[in-house]
Amino acid sequence: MLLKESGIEICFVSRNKRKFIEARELLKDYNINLVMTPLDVKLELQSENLEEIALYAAILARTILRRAVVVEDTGLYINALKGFPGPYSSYVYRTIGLKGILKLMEGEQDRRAYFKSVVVLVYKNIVKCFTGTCFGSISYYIRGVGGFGFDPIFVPMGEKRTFAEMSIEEKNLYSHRGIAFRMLGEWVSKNINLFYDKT
Ligand code: ITT
Repeated sequence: MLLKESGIEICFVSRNKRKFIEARELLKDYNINLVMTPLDVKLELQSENLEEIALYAAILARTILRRAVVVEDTGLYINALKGFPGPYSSYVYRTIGLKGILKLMEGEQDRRAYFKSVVVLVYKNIVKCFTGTCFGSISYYIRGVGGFGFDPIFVPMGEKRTFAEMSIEEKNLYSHRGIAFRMLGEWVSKNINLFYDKT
């Protein structure tokens, strides 16, 4: 971890710029400077477990970068589809996309779904895992131009708008990523001495 008067620096290992921007905004409140670091560390592992994917990727990234690293793995779980696409969310988004999901959901009354984000922080011998879940439902139509990924078809519980119809700040209030990264921020704030310790 690079130490600065202004705070600490953590590499966010991801190729998803939108994800990075959301996380960076959240961590500013904790004086953590997140730096986007695109490395293909997730490709190495085939697993149906988000924790396992994020953990493996974060440890690999730490070995390569020798810096404090964070990796996040997210999945969208749809009740009526028995949890699909879950750990296959990336692949499903790239292949059948939003329209494909809405097609699979045609005529389905049970629209319940949730996002789950697993965030793993690795620094020296510290390995910490933070999980955020956001419950909601799948909309009937694609709505909104903001956000990314499945945002235009996901309505968080208690809202009428999709995530794509919200600002980054609003989405962060509810979202799986917001929950997980706030937990990380709290943890780092409480354990800041570990990062200043040169041993
Ligand atoms: P990295 O692995 O490089 O971090 P990614 O986009 O593949 O980027 P994930 O595996 O975590 O990230 O995400 C799986 C899929 O879920 C992917 O298609 C994302 O676009 C989508 N996704 C992740 N977070 C999301 C969010 O907050 N809202 C909507 N879709 C999201």
